[in-house]
Amino acid sequence: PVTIHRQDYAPPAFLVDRVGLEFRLDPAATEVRARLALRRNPAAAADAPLRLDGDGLALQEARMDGTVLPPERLVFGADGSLTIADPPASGLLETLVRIAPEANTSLMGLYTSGGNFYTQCEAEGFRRITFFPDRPDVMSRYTVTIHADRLRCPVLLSNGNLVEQGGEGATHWVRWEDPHPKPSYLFALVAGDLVSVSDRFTTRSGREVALHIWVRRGDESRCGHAMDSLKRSMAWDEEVFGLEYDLDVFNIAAVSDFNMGAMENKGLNVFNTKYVLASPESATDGDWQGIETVVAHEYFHNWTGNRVTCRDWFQLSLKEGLTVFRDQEFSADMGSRAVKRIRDVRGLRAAQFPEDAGPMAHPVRPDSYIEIDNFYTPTVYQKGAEVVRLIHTRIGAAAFRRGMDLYIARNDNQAVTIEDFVRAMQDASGIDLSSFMGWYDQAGTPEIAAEDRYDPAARRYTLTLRQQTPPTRGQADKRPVPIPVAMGLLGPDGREQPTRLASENAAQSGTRTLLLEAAEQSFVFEDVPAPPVPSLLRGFSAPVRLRGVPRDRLRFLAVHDTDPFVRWESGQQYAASVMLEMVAAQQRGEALGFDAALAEAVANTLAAADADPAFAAEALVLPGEGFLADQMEIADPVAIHLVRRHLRAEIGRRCGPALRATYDALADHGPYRIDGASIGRRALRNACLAYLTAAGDTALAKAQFDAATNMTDSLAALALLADGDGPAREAALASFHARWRGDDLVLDKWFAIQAMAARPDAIAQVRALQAHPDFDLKNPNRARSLIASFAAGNPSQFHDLSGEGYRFLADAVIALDPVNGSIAARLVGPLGQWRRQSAARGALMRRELQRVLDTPDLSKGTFEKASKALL
Ligand code: HT7
Ligand code: ZN
Repeated sequence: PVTIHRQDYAPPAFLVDRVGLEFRLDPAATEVRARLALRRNPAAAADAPLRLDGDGLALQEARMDGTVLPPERLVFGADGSLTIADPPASGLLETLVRIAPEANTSLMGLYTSGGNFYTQCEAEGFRRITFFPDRPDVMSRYTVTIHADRLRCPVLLSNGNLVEQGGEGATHWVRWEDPHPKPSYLFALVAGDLVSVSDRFTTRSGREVALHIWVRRGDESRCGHAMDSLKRSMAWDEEVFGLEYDLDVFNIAAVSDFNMGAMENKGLNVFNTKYVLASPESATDGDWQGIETVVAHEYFHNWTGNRVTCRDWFQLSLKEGLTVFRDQEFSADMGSRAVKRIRDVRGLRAAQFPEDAGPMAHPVRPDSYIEIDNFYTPTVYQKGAEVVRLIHTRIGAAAFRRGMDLYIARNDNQAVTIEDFVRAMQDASGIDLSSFMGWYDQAGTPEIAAEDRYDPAARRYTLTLRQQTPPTRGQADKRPVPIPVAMGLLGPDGREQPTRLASENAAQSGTRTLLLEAAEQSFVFEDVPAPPVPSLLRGFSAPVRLRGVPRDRLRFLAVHDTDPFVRWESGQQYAASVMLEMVAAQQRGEALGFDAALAEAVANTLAAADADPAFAAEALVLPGEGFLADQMEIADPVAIHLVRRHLRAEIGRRCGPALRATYDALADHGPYRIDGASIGRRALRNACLAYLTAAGDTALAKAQFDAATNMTDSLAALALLADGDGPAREAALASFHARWRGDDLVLDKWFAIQAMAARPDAIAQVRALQAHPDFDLKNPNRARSLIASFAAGNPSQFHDLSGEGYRFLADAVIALDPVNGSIAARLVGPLGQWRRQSAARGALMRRELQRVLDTPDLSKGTFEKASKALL
């Protein structure tokens, strides 16, 4: 496989100003006629060849300016591309190809799902539809005509506005025109027997926009939350960024076979049903929040991604990091900002930190790739969003808004780079941001440590901060990066102190932000009456690891800090440090003790829970197994699991009455509500239930499961029962399956819960579930719900010393690769963590990676993941 390097970027040889596409839809043999108005790109070499990407296309004919091109002018590449010899400087190229959507299991390009037609073109799927320079810096205006069977496909959708329709007899046709130039990855077509839920939105300049969500018949009643999220997103983008929608119609189509969450195609978003359909009975609170986030994210791409797009795929974070930042801010504004931040940081640490410390570590802007699909990663998305947040913190909200205005004004309808974004922010703020490029170009998570000194005679407090970034593959030496450290000082009584740096005339109150730019820097505070406790990285002001905060300070901050993030974080770090010590004791074969401070913290949290139940729920949850493993040089998943289980049971016993009282007090007798307060109460109640069940009271979980009227409570109880043994487990799983057997999204949960149950027979269970009649390897949601849930969500069983967990995963990757290479490649990840496991586990993991690599005709994506994992 060929490696593509960022430094090799060259402008496209030809530009395509206009594209006319004509589809004759047929599941087995669809015809695609493409008319491309081409011209040489003045910015490229004058003799650069006219090469069109293609993948699996059967060319029927090709004409240039009406004249059939003879075979000697058509040069087919081994990669499926087509080069036209002796091209004119400009002309109209017409091609006709045939494709087979129903045979397309990769779900890239044009495919069928449940008898309907859908497309997925990002990143390189358009080349599976027609011959085209399939790269984001070729932006064209599209007119799309679709012919199809009237009965089988009453609904025919594409990008832009509907301009014409007609037809007689059994077939009909429609024509869509998109007035905005766009790259090919934003092309979309949806056709089939669908029904819509419709609404309207009036933009602030008075444009009437028709909103439609297209689903299978019967799903209409579950679209309300997605529609509401869409309208709130549209209003928010106008209010916060002054960005209005720019077409007469916004369509969303939901499909149950989809490789990712959703896709922001211009005017026709295509969504995984998981991020559209919700009812209280069938969707958890997490699902509702996921829908809000993903609907907002895809909508926000209309400006950050679609109107201003990426020059090449190395710039992916230009649109993804910025759009994640925007959806995070939207969700923060819709609910509790502090809880949202905690959840985002939890997610970043669970997925991105390990990636940054593993074999797939790459900069937010990668230097090279074999398969771009492999770079839709937590680093590009979540760390990318953190870097945008760093810039926001550095220049302030007002300058950031001016920077966004400038970025869009300068780059509208263009394909640009990350430098263009940073330059706009710099020009709007007048602050030199050049050093922030280090965040885009350097992989690895920076580590910071603090040391402090108090001089009572001078009433002076000196805080010294140091940073270093560990080496990653191909980047041995790292430069310091600019790290905004939001902080404050607490007095011995726990009260926030005003702060005055030596260079300042007056003291400031509340949080302030220090900028750590060098490897080491000291900050001197004057007029400090007593030795303070520093509160650092408030709001998680930078995606770094803060090392070495002493336990007594963590306890102090967990109780007293004014910043909710630091309060939560200090509690988590305290618990993590205790738990890691217990893991060491477990490894030495010593008895597991108990730190009474943990029970005290739980008691305090419960006592104060009324004020903010959602925050209390976050504070009650012990650090996860993955987070703990990530803190260890060599992880011990089994010991970590035992320690966490032991602590949960111990806390459940010691705090039983208080947990039970909170649980009972939070019983919801009214109708199901989906506001932040109700979600918070359910989260807290289920956190209490988890401790009480861990302490041995399974009757409560069973009672909750039997009585539950919403999916959040039902699933929380089912997960606890599934983790245990006995008839209650089997009965609950069977009744859940019987009730939901016709609902794919709920059945995914049923598979996932069993895959994540940390029972000694877990591997046998997942193997048996693979043979279950409801299991379907071709459906990405279902494949993920069993395979990824087990490999990533059940560490103690996945890492079983028999190596059977690894073998299960490799078998699944090998079986899935010929069906859907993108999903297969994504599943490889957990095997790549072998360096962080014991020698015995590492050898078993490498053996399975090698077995994957030895498989003939492996997709290039899976090859890239497995080969990099082995290095
Ligand atoms: N921009 C979208 C990415 C995406 C995707 C990428 C590869 C293969 C399939 C895909 N489906 C969607 C999603 C987003 O970030 O908004
Ligand atoms: Zn996105």
